[in-house]
Amino acid sequence: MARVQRTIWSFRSLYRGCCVVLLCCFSATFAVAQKPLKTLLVDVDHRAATSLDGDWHYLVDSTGRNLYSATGEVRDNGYARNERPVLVGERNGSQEYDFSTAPTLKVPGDWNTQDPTLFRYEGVLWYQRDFTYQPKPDMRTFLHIGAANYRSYVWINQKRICEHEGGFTPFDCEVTGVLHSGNNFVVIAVDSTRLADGIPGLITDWYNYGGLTRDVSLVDVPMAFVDDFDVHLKPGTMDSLAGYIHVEDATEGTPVTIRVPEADLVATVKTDASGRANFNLSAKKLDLWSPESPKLYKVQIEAGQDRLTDDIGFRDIRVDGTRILLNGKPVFLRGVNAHAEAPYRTGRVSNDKDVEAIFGFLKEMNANFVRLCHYPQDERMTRMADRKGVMVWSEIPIWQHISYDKPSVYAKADAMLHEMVRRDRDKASVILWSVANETPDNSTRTEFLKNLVVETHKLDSTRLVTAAILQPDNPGKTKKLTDPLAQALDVVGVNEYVGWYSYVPEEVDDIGFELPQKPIIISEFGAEAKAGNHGPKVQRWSEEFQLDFYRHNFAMLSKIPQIRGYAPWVLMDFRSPTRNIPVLQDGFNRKGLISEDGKRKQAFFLLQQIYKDGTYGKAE
Ligand code: GCB
Repeated sequence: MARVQRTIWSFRSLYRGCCVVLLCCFSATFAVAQKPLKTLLVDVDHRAATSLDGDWHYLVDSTGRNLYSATGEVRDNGYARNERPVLVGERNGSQEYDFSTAPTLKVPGDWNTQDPTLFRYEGVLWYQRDFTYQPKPDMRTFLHIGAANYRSYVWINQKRICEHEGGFTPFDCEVTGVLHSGNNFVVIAVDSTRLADGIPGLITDWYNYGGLTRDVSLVDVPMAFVDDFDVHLKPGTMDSLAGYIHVEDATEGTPVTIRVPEADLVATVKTDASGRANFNLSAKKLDLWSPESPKLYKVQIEAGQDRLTDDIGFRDIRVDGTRILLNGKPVFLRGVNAHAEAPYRTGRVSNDKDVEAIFGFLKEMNANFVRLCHYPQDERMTRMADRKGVMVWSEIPIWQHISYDKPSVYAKADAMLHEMVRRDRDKASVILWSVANETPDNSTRTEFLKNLVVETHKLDSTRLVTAAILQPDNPGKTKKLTDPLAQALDVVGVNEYVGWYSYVPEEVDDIGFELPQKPIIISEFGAEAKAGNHGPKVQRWSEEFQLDFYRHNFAMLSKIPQIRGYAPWVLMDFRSPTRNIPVLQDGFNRKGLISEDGKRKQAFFLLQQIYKDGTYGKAE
């Protein structure tokens, strides 16, 4: 994709002058971009919930005319009534849809890999399912959707409930008072159409899987409930905890208790007028979370009628000069990139089996780190990372070009950032929040992303902020990174494809880099190989070429003193709409170390050995 990007960049540079003028008008607006106001539940996988996963009826709306009026307003065109067509005696026509006799799709799951006729479908699809429910007195109920790609519109029992934009983060729609005792139904229109003003934008190097791709459930909570909390090691200490609990709709002075029974910790504090209660806890000794010892403690929270438990690790992550310190000790990140492509079956990762297979590969490779590219992935992934001791880079889907000049797009990025951080701030494994991947170096983009970096630090001061920057391939043997975005980051991700998109592997050993004096993660480097395709090492797409690429790249990169981590591109072959060489690619980006059906390529074993021996990785 680096090639596509270069074309976009040179095109954009023509407009740089105009952008400066535009920036003057927009930079002030970024700062006041609207915050998402929706309540977002956290720790949902530890709450009692009624799962709505399973079979949902679906109807394809290929022109989208049942969802959007001619002027673009959202309506349901009768679909939300979930009626049946009248076959006899109807004089004025009747509804021309019928969910009850329609086929079904599994939720969670993308639609593309469930029905061959939907494989290339991008557009509106209507989902419907019936369910029984018993509303509980003095409780509030939310419909929780783990993720739906890309825009969703929700009706329950004919009432329009909510809508959401963004394909990779959760959202919650309040349905208190809308559910009946007994039979109910939900209708959700999901539109996977890519948008010029969407995030990501129109082009990606991954497949645009549509649908209700993650779990759907109904969650009952008391009238006042914990909607956000954070428990972390108090900065500068290894034996004290600090944080806050936010109780939605709490009256001021509501007592909130937090306990960590195994560490003998308990504190009761009171909410302020905004519903927030800050706390501090002093422990004698805590077993800190690390890849070698991924210790998780049971944490219990009581706030009014609400009870919540979680499994949380405590660890400190910080930067010291060009070093990354985990619990005060320099650490080297032996990692790899992983898309949310399901091993063996392909499609979007959506269940425990997919996640176990991916973590099986990571462990086999001796990785202690994974970059979950290029969007927030299923919460099962970060939970598993917590349990398995794998450090995580988590990213919002700002990939290459989006409409950086539009305040409305900034508001979308900001919402996705909030949703990502709120969902995963309880995961010790997540050490890096990434605001973007390979974005064009111009002032409009820089202003946009710097604002997001500031916002990320405000949201979470306990983690490091990064972004993947494409290493410019300037002429000559020294490649200099000049992108000003790097100055705003704690850790700089550098993507480079020297030896694949430029040069041949044996030319790269003496190439040098001028990189910022900050911890650097080589966040992408890789070459394509079709599993089982063998030939001399100069033959592109052979396993031998890919292996040779990595040998020479390590020789080249190991001269950079401030490298603190490697993330080869990529763990597994993944579907991409832009990879069109028959036989070699067949619609897959083949830079995987493992094929989509689980075949380890030669380069996989090289990485496995390098990570085992600690060759090349210096923590300081
Ligand atoms: C990149 C992108 C990644 C692509 C990769 C490639 O620079 O960040 O999303 O898939 O290159 O294979 O070209």
